[in-house]
Amino acid sequence: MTNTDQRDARRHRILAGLFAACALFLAGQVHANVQWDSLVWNTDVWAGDNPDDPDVDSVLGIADNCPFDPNPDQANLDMDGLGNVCDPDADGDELVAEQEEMYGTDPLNADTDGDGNPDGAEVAMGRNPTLNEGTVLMTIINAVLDD
Ligand SMILES: [Ca+2]
Ligand SMILES: [Ca+2]
Ligand SMILES: [Ca+2]
Ligand SMILES: [Ca+2]
Repeated sequence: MTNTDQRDARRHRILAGLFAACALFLAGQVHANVQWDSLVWNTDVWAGDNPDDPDVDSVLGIADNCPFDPNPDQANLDMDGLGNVCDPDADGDELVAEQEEMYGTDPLNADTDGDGNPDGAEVAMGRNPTLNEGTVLMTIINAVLDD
């Protein structure tokens, strides 16, 4: 190996070392940024004066069934542990709010047409959750009998 070869080899080792040091430094920066972001996020979430009551509805800590939505009445129609204001399926009929809107059903009434079958079950069976088929049938029968 010539002197030039040895010098080149040493140069490569130094460059590799510098590169590794830079990579470690950058990784440290990314890590620090992530930690800073989550710190900012946490500060944001716990915006209320009392960390036990971030939504300032006077219901504290784990007792609040919607910790981030003010709901002092804690109303929970389907008794599933999630309050109505933060429960995507507040009436527990297997239809989430967007679906209730799509089918024209009442998001706070599990059986909108009152025929004894929950809205979600009617949709699953291909029936109309806003039409009480029994009542319609009776109306037709009565009309026929009246003739
Ligand atoms: Ca709440
Ligand atoms: Ca609920
Ligand atoms: Ca529902
Ligand atoms: Ca029904």
